[in-house]
Amino acid sequence: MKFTVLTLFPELIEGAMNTSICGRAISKGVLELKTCDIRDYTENKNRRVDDYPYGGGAGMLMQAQPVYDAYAAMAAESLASGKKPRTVFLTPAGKVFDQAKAEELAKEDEIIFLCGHYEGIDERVIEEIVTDEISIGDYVLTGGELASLVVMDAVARMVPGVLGNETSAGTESFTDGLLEYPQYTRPDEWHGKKVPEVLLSGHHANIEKWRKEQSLQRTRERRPDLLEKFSDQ
Ligand code: 6GU
Repeated sequence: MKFTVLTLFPELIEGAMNTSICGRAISKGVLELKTCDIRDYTENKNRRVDDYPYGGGAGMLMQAQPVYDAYAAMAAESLASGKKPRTVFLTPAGKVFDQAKAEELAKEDEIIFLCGHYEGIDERVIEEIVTDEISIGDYVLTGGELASLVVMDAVARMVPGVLGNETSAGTESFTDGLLEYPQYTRPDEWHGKKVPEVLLSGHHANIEKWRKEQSLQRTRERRPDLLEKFSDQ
């Protein structure tokens, strides 16, 4: 899987992605990361990439030209071979990201991420290059970078070879539509709190039953909306 990120803050993307599990996957060659500083493509003599919105209003917009030229440079190979690469624009106006979207995107060979700043990006370049507009939730960030990192992390862990043996993509929250059950490690008593007896019993069927009940109870209490979604299936 190749991720290409168009951004004004490439060092933020590189720093986060070259850490932990994604960093190891990049070192192994299972993931490839390329960042592109949109500012390198501006034709403005003062290296500006933003301007005032037509019709007035607060804030500045990123202009179409530097964004398009950065995209054209990064997508050149794909476009030459007749393919338009999957291009994700991170925006609070996008469709809300979920596990199903992560799994869908993980099937691609290459994804380009476009991170906006200021009040947004000229709509004409979005129309021309973007295939998917994604939000990571109902709150506003200062830019698309952190959102792109969230999406890349969730997609990366679904790519075969990214997770080592110590973790599996199968058993965490959302893979079966329920929240994860509580977990415990040594010691078996800490601050006067004991690990639930069933987990020490070695009785695998009882353990599985307990975990399923805990998952259901947590989901009922914390995310009843998920239970409705789950029962529709
Ligand atoms: Cl994708 N971008 C920004 N700027 N804010 C957000 C977001 C994205 N998703 C939620 N809030």
